[in-house]
Amino acid sequence: MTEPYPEQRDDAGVEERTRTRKPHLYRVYLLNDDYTTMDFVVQVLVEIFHKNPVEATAIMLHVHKQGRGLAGVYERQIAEAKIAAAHTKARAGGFPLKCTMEKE
Ligand code: TYC
Repeated sequence: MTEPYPEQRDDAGVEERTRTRKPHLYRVYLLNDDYTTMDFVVQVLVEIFHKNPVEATAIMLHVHKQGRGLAGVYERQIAEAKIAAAHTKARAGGFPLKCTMEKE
């Protein structure tokens, strides 16, 4: 009835923290500017941040009025990839739209 010694278990050698580590999360924000069109910001929120058009419009208007707004919360690499995708799309469209990220 006793537990086997660690070296006899099939998880022998797997550190506890390898199994239990949870990733740090990052908040991704959109920043307001005077040139990016409202429709374009909504498109970015739908296509890149997977918001529905109603949520996307609410976030865009919040950013327009308050200066910044939360687009989503992601693991670091995903947050970085979404920011890069938003910046690439914005530059291709000729807009200065910017995103930032902050650790939660
Ligand atoms: N302020 C922009 C305008 O009046 C709209 C806008 C909203 C731009 C959100 C960027 O992240 C942004 N056309």
